[in-house]
Amino acid sequence: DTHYDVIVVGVGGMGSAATYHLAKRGHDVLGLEQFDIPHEKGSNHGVTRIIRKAYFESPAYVPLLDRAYENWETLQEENGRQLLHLHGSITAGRPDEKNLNGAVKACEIHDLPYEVLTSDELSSRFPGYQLPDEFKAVYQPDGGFLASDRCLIAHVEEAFNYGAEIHAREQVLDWKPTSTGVRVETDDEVYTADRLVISAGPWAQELVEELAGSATPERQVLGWLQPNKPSNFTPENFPIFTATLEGEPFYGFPTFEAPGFKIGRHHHLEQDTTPETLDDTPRPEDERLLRNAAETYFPSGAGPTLRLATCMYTNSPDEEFVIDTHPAYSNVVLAAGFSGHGYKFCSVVGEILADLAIDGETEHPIDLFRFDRLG
Ligand code: PYC
Repeated sequence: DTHYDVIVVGVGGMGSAATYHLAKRGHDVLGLEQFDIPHEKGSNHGVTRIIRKAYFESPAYVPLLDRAYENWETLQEENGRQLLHLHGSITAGRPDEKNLNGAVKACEIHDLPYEVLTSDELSSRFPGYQLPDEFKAVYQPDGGFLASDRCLIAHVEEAFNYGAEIHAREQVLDWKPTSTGVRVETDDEVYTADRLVISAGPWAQELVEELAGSATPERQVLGWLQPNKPSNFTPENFPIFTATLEGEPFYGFPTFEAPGFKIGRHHHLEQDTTPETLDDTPRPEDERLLRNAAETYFPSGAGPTLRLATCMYTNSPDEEFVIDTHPAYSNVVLAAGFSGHGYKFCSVVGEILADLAIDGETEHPIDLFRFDRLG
């Protein structure tokens, strides 16, 4: 049979979670992925993603984060793979810095435990950090990282266990609303469904013209450096960080699975791209930008470069997500524009997408993510 209750287009971080939640609720769901599962062109690879509650972007994200943590824990129990590694998060910068104060605000409003450390206190507790004397750091013990490669595998495996059908290496060429639902044409087959979820990452604009300008792919580069003092960069000794260094937002992770201290600059060199034209070969200027920050602020982590990897962000104009029903078709649900800070939310976004697809509404707070705010 080629008819389903729901088709999910894009089985990446968000789509695998949506497929899992729909199947878990007993719906007949087909997930369609144009590449391999997993593949290295989207937003899952590279081993780790940050998860943190001191959400300086806005305290409004914290209730969603609480649910994201719960859902990751449930998935972890069901699947048996360890997904969450919670050794704390650091948000650091000069004392008047916006993100530092935003992190304190999120903790205060939501009654989260936190400490504000001087730069000296930070270095004595976590010697990988060597920030300027005047810097302050918010330490929040619930933060950490997700083993993102495993998160996708876990969502896909558990979706199968709940009866989902998932096709890899099958590209959606076109979709159309019909009088009773949707018709989806791939390079292999034509399917119909009552409802459609489109979670296509940087390919979203190609599938949904209304998303033009609201889900812009951007080239991003990450580096892994061999620590000169490996014990400073174990997960226990090195909480993940987001920090404003030289006025720019950097982030980093302890050594985990892939060798090396992992560092990135949020919005790296601010290069918009498309999935087709992405320059996925890291260049000397990419490496220099990451090494400069590591050498200055994490000197015991700045040994030889072990690995550089490119990936894509998909940015909305205000860097808030787009999670909503399609403006013209209430049985089509869109998830896009995660703007480089969405991965940690996959587990709750999947649940919200299932709510919107089946019920047309959700109890989760998604006003920030409505399509119509984008004009
Ligand atoms: O969400 O914490 C985050 C993050 C940091 C850099 C990119 N995303």
